[in-house]
Amino acid sequence: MQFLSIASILLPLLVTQSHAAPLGSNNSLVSRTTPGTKPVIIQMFQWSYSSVAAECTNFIGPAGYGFVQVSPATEHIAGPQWWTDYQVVSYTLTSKRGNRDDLKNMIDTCHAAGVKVLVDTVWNHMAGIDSGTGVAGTTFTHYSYSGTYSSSDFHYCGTPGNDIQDWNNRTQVQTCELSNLADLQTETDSIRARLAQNGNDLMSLGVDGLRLDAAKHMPVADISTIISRLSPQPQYITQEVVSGDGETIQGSEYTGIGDVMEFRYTTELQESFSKNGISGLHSFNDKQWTDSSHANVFVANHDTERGNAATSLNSNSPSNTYVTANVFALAHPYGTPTILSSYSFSSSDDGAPNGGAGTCSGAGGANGWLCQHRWTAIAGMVGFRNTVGTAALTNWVSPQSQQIAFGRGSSGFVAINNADSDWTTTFTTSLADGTYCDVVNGSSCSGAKFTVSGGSFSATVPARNAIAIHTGAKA
Ligand code: LM2
Ligand code: CA
Repeated sequence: MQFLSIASILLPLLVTQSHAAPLGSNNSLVSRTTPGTKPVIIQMFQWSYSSVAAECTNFIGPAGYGFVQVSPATEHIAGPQWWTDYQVVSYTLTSKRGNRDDLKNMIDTCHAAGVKVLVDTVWNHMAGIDSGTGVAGTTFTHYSYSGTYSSSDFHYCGTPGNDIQDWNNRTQVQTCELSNLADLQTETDSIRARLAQNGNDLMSLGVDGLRLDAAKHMPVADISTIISRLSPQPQYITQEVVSGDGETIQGSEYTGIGDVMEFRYTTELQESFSKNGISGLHSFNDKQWTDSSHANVFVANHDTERGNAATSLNSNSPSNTYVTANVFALAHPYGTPTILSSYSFSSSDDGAPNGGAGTCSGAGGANGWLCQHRWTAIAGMVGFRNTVGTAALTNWVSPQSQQIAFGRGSSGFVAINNADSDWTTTFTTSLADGTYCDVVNGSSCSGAKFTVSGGSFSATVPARNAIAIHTGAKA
């Protein structure tokens, strides 16, 4: 765990917030990176709790993942689409994924497998539809949620339909409605108290951290006040702040609370692997992105794989680029990586297959599920990431725009070939002499082996593929 200086915590808040929260001694504004030696998160998109629990035991724990992130746990509108989850109707912990007991059982089972649990948390808004009954039986109208909120708890920002129209207007982005979703007055103490109660309910079940949905649509002061009221404090927080260069609201404002999802990285990988070439991926220090220690990075998430929010590679991308980009994200030191585990769909509205019960088979998916977290290259690179830890990026080479290779100190080495022909060469490495197993194209040393001798090794990196070796996987 890293701690920031007081000045670096306070200054961004004071500069950007005219009504910053009072900063008491129990204040939560510390840097939160994924704790422990297993930093990789899997977004178990739409997986039921019981199926996540089984997968924690069967694969996720043994493979070395540190965290699962599950879809929203609070009661939401009924309907077959996946996005019903983002229309909250009460804070009863019943969702399509299961009820409170199922959630608790999943948390306990994943913990027993050495895996921590993050929950997607929707605090900005309630529902976007006029009326209905939620999945736990709560009846509601757009601005009235029996037992929870009434019409005076929402923002009516005054634009047509109260919708966000000018995305460069901070007040509109934070007080108007995102897609018609009833926007909570998160600046008021009563709403903050209610949201903190929801957060504390999750923490009481043993939840380890949160993904804060639509964080950009809530001022930093509102979120930080709510978070400061949680006990125990979440060990990890990642916030959904989609920001482009030059936009009014920047993800960097939110780093006093926790990590920020860096969508520009997602776009950069898509553009690099699908057209521009990958030789520019050495370092992102010259970009105006979230700094490495606060960036949460991903090749795709549930929005981008559907073409919402930002574009990304996805599991259908040609030439194996989804796989090689994930190899890159797990090998490169920038940010904390999240792997998406999702399902195939014919319409972007399609809800989970197989009644929501996630199923995998061997190194792949089953019954419509993709199980990206089991793919040989991805699971193999989780071991790489865990082994190299925070070792510096070393020995970078890029003989042409579609080929890169680099070491992570004396712990690991990766080569990515996004060109259409094989790449045969001798690499310089800081790895000690020995024979190492390629973890991208084999598990338990079933793939190629490479022998390091005197600081170099020879290899053929297949076209549109990668190889990676590390000290945790020797022959
Ligand atoms: C997110 N992060 O900030 C989620 O990652 C994203 O998936 C959510 O949108 C969004 N914020 C709001 O929580 C999804 C989905 C939208 C969907 C909303 C609400 O991408 O398409 O909007 O959830 O369910 C749907 C309809 C939309 C309609 C809205 C309200 O697609 O047409 O707007 O419901 O009824 C009139
Ligand atoms: Ca808002």
